[in-house]
Amino acid sequence: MLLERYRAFLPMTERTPMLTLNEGNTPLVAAPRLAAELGVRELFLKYEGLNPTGSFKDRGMVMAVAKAIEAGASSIICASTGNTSASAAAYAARAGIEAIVVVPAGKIALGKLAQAMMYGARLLVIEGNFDQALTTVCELSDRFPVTLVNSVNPHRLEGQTTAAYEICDTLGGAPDALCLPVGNAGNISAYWMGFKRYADAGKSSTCPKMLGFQAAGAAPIVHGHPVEHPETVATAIRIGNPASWKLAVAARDESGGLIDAVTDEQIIAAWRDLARLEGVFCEPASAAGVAGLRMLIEQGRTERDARYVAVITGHGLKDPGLAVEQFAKPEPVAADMASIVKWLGW
Ligand code: AN7
Repeated sequence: MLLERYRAFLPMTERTPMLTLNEGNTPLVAAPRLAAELGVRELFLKYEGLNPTGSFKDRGMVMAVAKAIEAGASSIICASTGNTSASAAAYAARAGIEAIVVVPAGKIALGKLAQAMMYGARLLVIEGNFDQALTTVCELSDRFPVTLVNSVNPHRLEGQTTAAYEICDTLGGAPDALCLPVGNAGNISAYWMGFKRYADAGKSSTCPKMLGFQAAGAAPIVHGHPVEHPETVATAIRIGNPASWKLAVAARDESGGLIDAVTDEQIIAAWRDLARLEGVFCEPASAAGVAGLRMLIEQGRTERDARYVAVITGHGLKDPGLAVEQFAKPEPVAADMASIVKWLGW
């Protein structure tokens, strides 16, 4: 139970309900084959796809919904590229309150849509992108009695700091660098808050470099200006005007890290390598950190002799359609031994 385990580092009071779906405590998977392929000494995968709704969003959502209930809320709202809506819907169901989720039409992975509907959220599909959805929910939460649970709600980032604590607790200290995708830029900001806080508390002696990666068609932080029509195959990070932009830039600069862009081709290659070399199936956006690390190594911009952690933000089954599209459709084979042996080439 995340809220209990890291109580001392979270904005908990006596009145904060102990909401949980057993989020957090995700595995830090050693990835020696992928490390060898990339050419780095050590690589671990923080497998956030194993959270209850299949993404890292559960860490922030459990905190935000617990605080909303503490404050007497009976309704929450968020904009989402999919995972935030799945998580908000699940925790609202768990807490017995209403969730309203606003998502861009046609641009959210099927698994995420299924989750929001099954958990009983009110699903508002808008003819617009994530950035427009976020503007809409900000205005709605100003005008109506509904609590906003996007990462502009500070409790979201607080909850997400717990992933940094877990990494330090497992490794006995911080890694040299953390690689992760950047969309709305909340997660990179939360990790940096968490690593700094753990170091200040004497729980770790160093802080990692933060290496964040946006999709090339949705890279406002890299370009230094909002992107009006963001496009990428990694729909989770199809965001043109991130809410935590300033915090992410501060995390980058204070840590001595960087935020760069990776192409859809680089993302897809890393996505397949994660599955084929390590047995870790994530959604496309989640592979951006590994894609970025590969690019930095190839360009000689980061140390080979270092310990890296890549955050694998969401589960592969969120977006199975895109996975299957990567391959030729298997032709059925007659169910007799001769045909099967022939197919095997034996
Ligand atoms: C799998 O669900 O923004 O930089 O609305 O789902 O903290 O936004 C999702 C983002 C990375 C980017 N990986 O994290 C949403 C949403 C996955 C994601 C990100 C998201 P942030």
